[in-house]
Amino acid sequence: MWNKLKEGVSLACIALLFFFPRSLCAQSSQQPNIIFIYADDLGFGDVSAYGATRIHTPNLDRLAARGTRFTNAHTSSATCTPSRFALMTGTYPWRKQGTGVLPGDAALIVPTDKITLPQVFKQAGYQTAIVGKWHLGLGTQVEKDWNNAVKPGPNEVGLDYAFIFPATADRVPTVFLENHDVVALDKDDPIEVDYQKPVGNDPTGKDHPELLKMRSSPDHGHNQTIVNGIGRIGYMSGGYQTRWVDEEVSTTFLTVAQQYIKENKDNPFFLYFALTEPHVPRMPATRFKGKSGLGYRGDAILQLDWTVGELMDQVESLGLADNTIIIFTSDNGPVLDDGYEDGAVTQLNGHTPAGPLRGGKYSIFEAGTRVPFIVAGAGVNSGAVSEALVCQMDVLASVNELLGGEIKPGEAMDSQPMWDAFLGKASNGREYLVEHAGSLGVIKGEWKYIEPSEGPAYAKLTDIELGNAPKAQLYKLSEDLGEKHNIAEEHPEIVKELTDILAEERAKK
Ligand code: NG6
Ligand code: CA
Repeated sequence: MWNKLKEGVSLACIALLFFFPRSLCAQSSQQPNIIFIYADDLGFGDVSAYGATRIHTPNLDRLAARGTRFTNAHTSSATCTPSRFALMTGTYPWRKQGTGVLPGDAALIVPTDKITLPQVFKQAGYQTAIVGKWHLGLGTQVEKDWNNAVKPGPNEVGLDYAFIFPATADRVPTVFLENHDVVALDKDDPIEVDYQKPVGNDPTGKDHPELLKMRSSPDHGHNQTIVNGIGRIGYMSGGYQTRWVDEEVSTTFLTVAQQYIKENKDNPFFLYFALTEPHVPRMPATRFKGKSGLGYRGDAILQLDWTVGELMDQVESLGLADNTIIIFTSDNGPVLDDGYEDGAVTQLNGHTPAGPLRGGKYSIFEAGTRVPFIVAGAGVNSGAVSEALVCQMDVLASVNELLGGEIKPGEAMDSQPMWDAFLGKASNGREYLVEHAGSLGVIKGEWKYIEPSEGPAYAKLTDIELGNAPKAQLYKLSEDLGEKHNIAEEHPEIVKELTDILAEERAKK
């Protein structure tokens, strides 16, 4: 019925196109623009709408006030690449080898022959784009020529336009790519990248610490090629005109995103806006430095908040507010020392990045995957708080539900349609979700189970409790959100139920 209705609307639209400008048609259609804003390493407690008191995020709070704020929304995993893989493919990343945190020269890991989130939009006639951090690999192999078209990449998995950096800001190559090409490349100064051995003559952080404007933390190893006074992971030579200035990365992404929105305001679009804040190296624009009193990590969060505000204002001033949905979330939980001496630890000032949760980035405890998640805009319940259990991986099937597309059997198999939950209209979400860090856990209703694991309980480098233990763990989140009391032995029947779920999920092909 809905499809029929939409067919009717589309036919009417085609007819109308003969008489009216395109913009009128787009506005009369039922298809909302969707802007998916992905923060990098932002914790559950890093936003004032989520209870932070030492830092203020007025724009995210404004977004939350206009929309629905989720308190039990998750990313699939406690690190970046797997979470982004799940978002794009609608499948749990632990089903596939090679989906862990990728080096900057990795090959593309998203299949080009299966449904992806952007392809769901494309099926429905949307324009699609990514602006920001990619971190899902590029090309068919590690050894690649950065001086010619680098593909496959975002364009080959459904994103019509891409303005990205390849991996993370702490990994070479520190360049932007527009579609297949490195931006501002001078063919006479070719780029070479290697993660195994030094290339070229650039100084490294290891040999020339005196050249650093921000020191690497001991033992983290962010001490290879220096770009802009910051030691990176990996070696790079050449491409001097292409290298970004860290203080400008965020505004570059914002400017490109705003340009894209402006150019696409008359047609439905999906914009995947993948911010770099507050991931390391935290080097915010100079005007944000020192603003938060919490070191550069806090300053980067203020910059992120400002960026979201700019985008919201643009959507409004272009008259798109009634036809646009903004989804804001983070790819994994928070970390303070992730490789640089940037004041995140020494100037923490009582701030609690994970809020009431235990653990952080890399952890199977809740702070690893439970993240801020706000949906606001056209048709979304405003000023609401939802406790529905949802995962970013569900956006794919949910948008497909909205747009009436087709997903072949066996594709996006872990993505569940939850559109009403995302709109804040249905209070129930998933029955359960598998959480993923080094080990796996299951969250179901008020229960959280963590499978036994020989992995380390604690990471000294980042000062994070990873949640691994040789014995099964069971927490009653309704009473113990901070996962302090393991009551597995008192509830063998629940442990069994959740162990069975995990075994069933693992067995799925
Ligand atoms: C870790 C890096 C960390 C960060 C992370 C990826 C070390 C010691 N630490 O391996 O600095 O880059 O990978 O973060 O190398 S993520 O958010 O992209 O997953
Ligand atoms: Ca991340």
